[in-house]
Amino acid sequence: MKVVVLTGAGISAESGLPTFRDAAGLWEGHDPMTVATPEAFAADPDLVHRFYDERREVLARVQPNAAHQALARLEQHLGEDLLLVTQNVDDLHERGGSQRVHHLHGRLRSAWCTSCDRRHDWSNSLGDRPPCPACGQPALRPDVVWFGEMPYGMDSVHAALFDCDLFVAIGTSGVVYPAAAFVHYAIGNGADTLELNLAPDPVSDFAQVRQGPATENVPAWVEEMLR
Ligand code: BJW
Repeated sequence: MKVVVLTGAGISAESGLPTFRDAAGLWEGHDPMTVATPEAFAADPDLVHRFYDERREVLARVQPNAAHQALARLEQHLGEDLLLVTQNVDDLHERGGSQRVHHLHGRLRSAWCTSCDRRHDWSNSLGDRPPCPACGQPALRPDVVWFGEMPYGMDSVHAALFDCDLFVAIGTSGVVYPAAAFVHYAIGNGADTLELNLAPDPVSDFAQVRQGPATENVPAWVEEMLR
């Protein structure tokens, strides 16, 4: 069985990372366009660096949860028949044991040099404009995908979606494209679809839904799969 799993901020919520759009989320009371677009970065780089530097610091203090760990167990069983696509920029899937994680919207712990186009693993601040380790220019930005930018590796994700038997969306509100369309590609290919989420959302009309916290629902679903 070929499976594509798409995860969103909800899978990391119980680890202590806020989601974007829930109450008390990252964007409560904020316009995402002031921190999550290339235009916002050009207009106020200090603000944008501060937003990501703070999140990078928090990430160092949290741990993967039972949902991340369950998906790692599924990978051990399915191998290359599982594609784990995450919209999350955190590294909790990797720290939970997953070996192959496709980060559609980039990674918080990576810095991208806008001068020489090289990428570097990064766990410190970017706000103090450190030089790029490759070219020396102070031109590093968070290696994340903002609105209006192209998500990473769409070709391989599309190929997997058009070839899968089961598509599972976990902890995502299903409002950001192109990820929001994945369920439709999977259905078009004849795949079964499943959603694991705390609350109903636009994906719910197109999938079998299991409502509840990821730390309960994901391990339970994975155990069913392994049986
Ligand atoms: C729990 C839980 C628990 C809580 N257990 N569950 C077509 C139509 C309309 C618009 C567009 C379109 N195509 C493109 C656009 C424009 C735009 C877009 O989608 N805009 C919409 C807002 C309308 N998209 C883009 O610009 C994208 N680029 C693009 O499309 O390029 C062209 C292209 C075309 C065709 C093919 C390919 C490319 C880029 C989008 C980049 C998004 N970037 C961000 C920021 C990343 C950096 C950062 O982290 O700061 O990505 S925005 C933000 O939203 C972040 C997330 O990855 C993303 C999704 O959020 P997510 O994960 O769903 O979080 P929430 O908070 O929304 O939801 C949390 C969910 O968890 C909820 O459902 C809760 O119920 C649940 N939950 N606790 C289980 N314990």
